[in-house]
Formats: sequence, C-alpha cells, structure tokens
Amino acid sequence: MACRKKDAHEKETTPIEQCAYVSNPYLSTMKEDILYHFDLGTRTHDLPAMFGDVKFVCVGGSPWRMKSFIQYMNEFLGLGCATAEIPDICAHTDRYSMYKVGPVLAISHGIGIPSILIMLHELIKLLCHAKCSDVVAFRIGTSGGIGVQPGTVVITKESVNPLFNPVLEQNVMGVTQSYPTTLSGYLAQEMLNCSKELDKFDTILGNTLCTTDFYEGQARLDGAFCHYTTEDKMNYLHAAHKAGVRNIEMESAAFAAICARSGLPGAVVCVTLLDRLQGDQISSSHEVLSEYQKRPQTLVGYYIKKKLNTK
Ligand code: R2B
Ligand code: URA
Repeated sequence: MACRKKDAHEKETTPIEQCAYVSNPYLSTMKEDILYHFDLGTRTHDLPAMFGDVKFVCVGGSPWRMKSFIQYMNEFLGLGCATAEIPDICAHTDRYSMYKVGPVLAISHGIGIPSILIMLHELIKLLCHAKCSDVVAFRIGTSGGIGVQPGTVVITKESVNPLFNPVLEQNVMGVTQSYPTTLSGYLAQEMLNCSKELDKFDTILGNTLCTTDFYEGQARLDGAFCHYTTEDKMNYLHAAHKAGVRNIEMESAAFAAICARSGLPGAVVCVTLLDRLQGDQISSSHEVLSEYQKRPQTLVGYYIKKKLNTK
C-alpha cells in the first residue's frame, strides 16, 4: 500500500488519543506526532487507513531481509500483490525500511540496541495512532550459537545481558533503569509447536545473550583489539551455556523490554550462523547463509498463516 498523505489543509485539531500500548501522559497533550525516523506523522498521513488492519509485526536487522520476508508472505498468504509493487513505506528516509501486505507489517531495525529502540518507540506509537489491536510481534534474525549446530533456530526463552540477567539496563538522565526482558512463554511454546509441525530444521527453546558489540562484547578473538585469552573466552561461553544461553545477538533485550512495557506479545526467533564453541568467523558460503536466514521467516510465516486460517 502506498503512503496516503493527508491534504495540507486537513489538520487534526483533537489531541492524540492514549491507547493500551503506550504509557506516556505527554502524548495526549500533543496535537501532532511526527514519527521522524519513519517519515510518517499524524497530521501528514492517515495512519488508521494505512495501518489499522495490522495484526502481525515482524522486525529484523536488514532492509533486504524484511523486503524478502514481505514478498514471501505475499505469496505464502496468497495476497496477490505484484511483488515488485510492494513499496517501501519509509522510502523517504534511509533509516528504516517498512513493508506491508494484508495484516503483516515488516520493518528493518539496523544493528544494535540503540537502533532498534528508536524504531520500537515509533512503532508502538504508530500502532496506537492507527488504532491497531491484538497485535503480535516478532524479531527474526541471525545469531551466533553456543553448543548447537549451525542452522539451528533458537526461540528465545529469556533474553539475558552479559551478566546473564534477564534485564535491559538503560541510562535515563544519569540513572540506570532496569527493564525486565520477559517474553511471552505461551507464544514461544506456540512457535516451538509450529516448528514441530513444519519439521524442516532443528528448532530449540533457549536463552539468548544480548550484547552491545559483535567482537569483544561477544568474546571474539578476531576483533581489532583483544585483551583476553582463548581460555577466558571459552570459560565465558561455557558459563553462558550453563546459564541456558544457546545463542548470542544484539537486539533481543530491547525488543523484549519494549514488548513487556507495551503489553505486546512478542517472540524472538533467530537462526545460528556458527557454533561459537568452534570458532569466531562466519565462514559458510553465501548460499548456506542465505538458506539459514530463511528459516526464521519460514517459521514465523507458518505461524501467521495458521493463525489467519483458524480465525
Ligand atoms: C545479529 O547479527 C547482527 C550482527 O552481525 C546483529 O544485528 C545481530 O543481532
Ligand atoms: N550475529 C551476532 O550478533 N553474532 C554472531 O555471532 C552472528 C550473528
């Protein structure tokens, strides 16, 4: 669907309504909300018309992957859009890409907690402005495995920080706030059941370590700098494994914390590209990696189709 901009004279004069997903008294004092990083706004776009029917939101790091996910969903759900014509709704900004077919919205979030947090604030407000209800959210992505075969899909039980605690710590005005990263256990189990029905690739439930760096933050020995030893690295990865961690990535804590704060049921579904107990470099061929990256999409697509068919 193309962006439906409101005519310049069509000004909203009523304050922005509160809705279940947001918790900010200041929002209802605003006459207009500009979702700057999406290049969308309440005064310039008819957000209920553009997004009011959204029931499934799927976010992932790369714009290319989210485009391929929406093209896949278009075909898998038989929605009949010409795939070449599914536009990037955020085409006027290169911060994030956004695609929609039927009730499915796909948005890229870039790498790391700061990037996904900004996107999620604007997404949660977007869902409210569009008057969406009963939305389920997914993060699909890649990760490094710990003690699992490359290509295994990990459904996150708990997203944990580098001390293996299920919290996102964020500094707000000089004070460290601690937000729980509890995800819906029910949804995770439903996803696991779907993977059993699909029976196409190994899928497990496990804890996910969320870091703020790919190299030293994930105990790699191949960054530009390294002040620790192979033994330190292996001790840390084994301690993570003992704490139930089966994969490492860089956004799940922010995703889980925002889901918990907004009340959105959410699941994190990431494929492992390598086993970190065996090495640090991602050396599989492009063909292999690209097949792996389709796995979370396949699983989430299966869940969405099943939900739509049982309505
Ligand atoms: C997984 O892969 C990316 C780093 O290569 C990061 O976005 C993540 O979470
Ligand atoms: N993404 C990560 O964050 N870590 C990996 O090892 C692989 C993908």
